[in-house]
Amino acid sequence: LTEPRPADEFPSILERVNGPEDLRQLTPEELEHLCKELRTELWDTITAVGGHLAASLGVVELTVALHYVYDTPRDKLIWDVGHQGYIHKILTGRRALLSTIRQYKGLSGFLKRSESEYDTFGAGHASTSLSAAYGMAVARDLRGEDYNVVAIIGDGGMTGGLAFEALNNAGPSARNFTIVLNDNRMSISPNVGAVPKFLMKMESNPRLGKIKDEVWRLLGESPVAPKKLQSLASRVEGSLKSLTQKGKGYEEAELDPVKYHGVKAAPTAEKIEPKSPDQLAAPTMAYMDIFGEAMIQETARDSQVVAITAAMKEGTGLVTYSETYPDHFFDVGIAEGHAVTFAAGMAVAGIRPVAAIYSTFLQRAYDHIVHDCALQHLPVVFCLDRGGLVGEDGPTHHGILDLAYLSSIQGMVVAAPRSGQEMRQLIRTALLHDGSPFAIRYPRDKAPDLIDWSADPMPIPVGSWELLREGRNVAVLAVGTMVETARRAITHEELNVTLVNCRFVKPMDTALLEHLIDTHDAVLTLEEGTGIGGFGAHVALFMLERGYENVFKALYLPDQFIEHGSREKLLELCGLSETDVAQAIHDLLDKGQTSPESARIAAKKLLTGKTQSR
Ligand SMILES: Cc1ncc(C[n+]2csc(CCOP(=O)(O)OP(=O)(O)O)c2C)c(N)n1
Repeated sequence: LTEPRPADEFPSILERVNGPEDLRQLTPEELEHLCKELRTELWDTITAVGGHLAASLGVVELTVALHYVYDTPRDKLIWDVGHQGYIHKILTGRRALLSTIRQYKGLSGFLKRSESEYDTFGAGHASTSLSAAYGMAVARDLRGEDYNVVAIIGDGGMTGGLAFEALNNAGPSARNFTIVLNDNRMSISPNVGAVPKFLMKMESNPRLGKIKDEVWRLLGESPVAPKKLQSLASRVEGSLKSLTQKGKGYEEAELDPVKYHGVKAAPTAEKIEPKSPDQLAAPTMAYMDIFGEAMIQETARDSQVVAITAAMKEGTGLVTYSETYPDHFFDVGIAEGHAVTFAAGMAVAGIRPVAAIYSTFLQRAYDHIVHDCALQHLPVVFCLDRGGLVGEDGPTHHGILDLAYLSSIQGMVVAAPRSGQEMRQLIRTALLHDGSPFAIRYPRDKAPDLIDWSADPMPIPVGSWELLREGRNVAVLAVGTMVETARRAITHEELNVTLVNCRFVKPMDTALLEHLIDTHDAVLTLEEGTGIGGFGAHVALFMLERGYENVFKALYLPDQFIEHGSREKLLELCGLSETDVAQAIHDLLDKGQTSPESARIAAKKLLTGKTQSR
């Protein structure tokens, strides 16, 4: 190949590529130029609108090559995670929509079957591609069909146990499918563990060198075009050695692929302008940063405290912690199940492990929580970041099942802070707690309060709620983020109702709950989680079993997969905005006038001369 000609000598090739079939008509020189255009297009768009960037920059050539070589969509490409699929999206008819990526009603930030026939298997969580590809290959053979199946997995994805389970199962099967290993030595942070070491070793393995020499010799002896074949082989070898580089083509992204893994949208005038007095107040910290800082304090207090992450050092706020306490910090790779059982092992042996795992990724480790931690009454602390709606990452990443899936586990403590200060207190409480696992779930958001870091966090009695405001008629029982939403709704509308911070979803403060039921006409529960199995369901069951007839209403997330979009927008769509809460309280106040429970409470007041006290 000659050096590609400068950009201005070509009319845009990208303009001519409306799908992979157009790409397959291009010359090798045009393909190289196309890669340049793709890279520019990706960079310009994503640095403006935000999204995953470094991984897609790294797979430009690979994506072009795959669509060139394979007859997509007849042949099936299965991308692991899907965060590196932006070039694939551009090449498969979604170029014009790239600027809508991750926004409400726009393109998904991951791959999604409903979005395109080229997205053969949806993803968002890592390490699934090999199992899915093997399944597709078997299905193809059983149905007597004929197409290629190709899984593309990163070296990060290869640290997940699921990938090895697939290899173990598929290896001896002799089914025909292809695995492309995209080894860029990076997960989100530099990849960790034995897998990256093994891959590096493999590259410099002398046996590989011998095989290469033999192939070279055989090609040289070929009766047809030996020189051409050798030249092709040396290019293939070259590309094998440097397969891909995260952030490729932009120096700043190549030098700091962690920073460019995902970028925020460039600020627009509308976004910089403060919208409300709340936003004008002094800047508060994100929950993930409060977690990181609190962990540093807790480890200083107790040298038995350690932090575990499953390849999410940055996302869980543990970067400074890992530098401050390198011996207390464990990145286990993309291996949530292992992280949990590893923590259980430490807990058995007297250490106080804190497993910091996004709510959505902890779903992977359910049995590990049940079988390895809860059943053995082990004090493993789970800090679940991204609890509730995460926003732009969408349905693969929303953390909305956790309250349900955790509180159904016997003995589990499940807590959600309403503020940064309470988050610190809950972490302290969890680390002093014994006899069961303890989960703290918090949102991808800023805490509403300013924290006094010099004050030592006071532990909170496990299972106690906080009465924030005493009013009449309606008892509002709110969990986590919904406490602040309810507080705002009640303050703005000047509603004289009771507000309780239900910081423990399990165990519940049943004494306070009974008192509230006794003294209010109506109960309203608020949670950023699913209804079935959620907090409201627990309260409702409690009331039903005891024969209470108060009016009951629960606001929760609908029983459906919720799309991507800003958190604010999604909360509004799901009926959990401040306005929705205010409306629900108004409705209950109206209903309360006529409820039989209201008459019962009024009669009780008449008899006792006061409301029942706790
Ligand atoms: C189960 C799970 N845990 C964590 C993540 C978060 N995550 C997204 S991309 C990524 C790194 C993937 O690395 P690799 O597979 O090598 O792809 P690269 O970004 O290097 O192209 C991680 C940890 C995830 N998507 N799924």
